[in-house]
Amino acid sequence: MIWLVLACTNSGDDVDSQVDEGLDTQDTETVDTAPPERPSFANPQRAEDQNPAEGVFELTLSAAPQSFVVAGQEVQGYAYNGQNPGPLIQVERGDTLTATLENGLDTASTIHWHGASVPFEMDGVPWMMDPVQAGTSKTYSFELNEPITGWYHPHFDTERQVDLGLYGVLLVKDPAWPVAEHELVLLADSWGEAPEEGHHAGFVFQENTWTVNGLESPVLDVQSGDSVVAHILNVSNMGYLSLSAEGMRVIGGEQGLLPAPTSPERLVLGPGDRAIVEFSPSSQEIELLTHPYSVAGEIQVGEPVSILGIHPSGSESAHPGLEWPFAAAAPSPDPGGTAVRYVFQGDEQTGEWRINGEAFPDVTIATLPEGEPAVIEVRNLSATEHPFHLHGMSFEVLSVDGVPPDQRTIEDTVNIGIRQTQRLLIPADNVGDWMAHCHILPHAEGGMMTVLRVE
Ligand SMILES: [Cu+2]
Repeated sequence: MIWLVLACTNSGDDVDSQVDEGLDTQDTETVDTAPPERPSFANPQRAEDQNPAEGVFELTLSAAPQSFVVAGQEVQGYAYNGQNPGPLIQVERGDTLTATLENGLDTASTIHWHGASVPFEMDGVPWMMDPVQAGTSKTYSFELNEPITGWYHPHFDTERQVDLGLYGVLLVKDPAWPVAEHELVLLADSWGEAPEEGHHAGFVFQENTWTVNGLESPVLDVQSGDSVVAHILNVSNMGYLSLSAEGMRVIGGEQGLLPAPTSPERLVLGPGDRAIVEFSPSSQEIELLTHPYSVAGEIQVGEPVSILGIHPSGSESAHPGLEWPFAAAAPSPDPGGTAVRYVFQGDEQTGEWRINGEAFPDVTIATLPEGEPAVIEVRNLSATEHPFHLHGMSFEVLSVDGVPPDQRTIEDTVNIGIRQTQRLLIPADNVGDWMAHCHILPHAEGGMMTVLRVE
């Protein structure tokens, strides 16, 4: 792929000049083929609200086998409503979502609303509840009271069904947020050499192809001076994104706005993780690069690849940034004590991934009383990283290896580094049996999932 080489021969500090250099091929030796046109960026198709009532968003999601093209290759997969990614569901905080899953697969399925605090019976897990059998349907309905960059996917036969393409975005926006000239939703997925064999490519990153919304390194054409906001979601089974881009500001996480924007050197998003970022293009092209990173952490070999180009025309100066209603907040003090301890162990050799030595579903259920905030301590003793995801409630990161974060950090999925310990504060305000698991789907499938009960 020529564009990979063009966009990514170096650290990414000076992508524009590299692209220009690379494209200027007239004077160089024989070039077999012209560089392929990069596709135009397109958001996932928006779902239409089938209910005219104010404050209610209603739709049907029909899961069925579907063939679609990813990075130039036809994939025999699954899709919601014939779309990969599935329909983009966008609502405002306070709205009620009513979604009917019609299961047209030849196997059972469910829908889990990742990032949304829903009642337990709407959580889409086959624990104390039956999955939605082939040829039947189920209606999920719940209120969405917090802004989230969330997503939906099956939580039954999860590794295979998500791998085959069953996922979509659930965006809950705050009406107080400003509106950008370009608002992008990027579902980033990683694929190995043979997409039809699935995405299990966390280690073989050199062969990986990242797509956003099924497109390989698409380009968004903008005017210089435009405001560009992007919701970025890592929906891959086990690929890590380690993102950088000229002038990129991180303004939100998976649970709404950050207390204040940040400009990290790298934005690492593990499987299941999301962020909201803002770009202010002037006349310079911007490439959103992902750097080599695997379940074993940052890697010194391989080259970054561009997953999105933002190409401006015109000569207006950069947009100063939108007026987001940030509310600065310090991390909560650690109340001390540990209600629940999760120790992560396992290795690639055995494929046996464990929490506290147990493999789901043969697990000890930790029980917390409703309404009493509690500390969960997650300790990773394995040689790979794990994105820890809790259903039903978001949590605050109190500390990472004893060090509190720079600002209040609310998550539903957080990456636990190798040998790292994180202390997480949960409100314990949602009654139910909540899955707590690694979101590297082969790890979850290999046993790395447990149950946290609030009663
Ligand atoms: Cu894991």
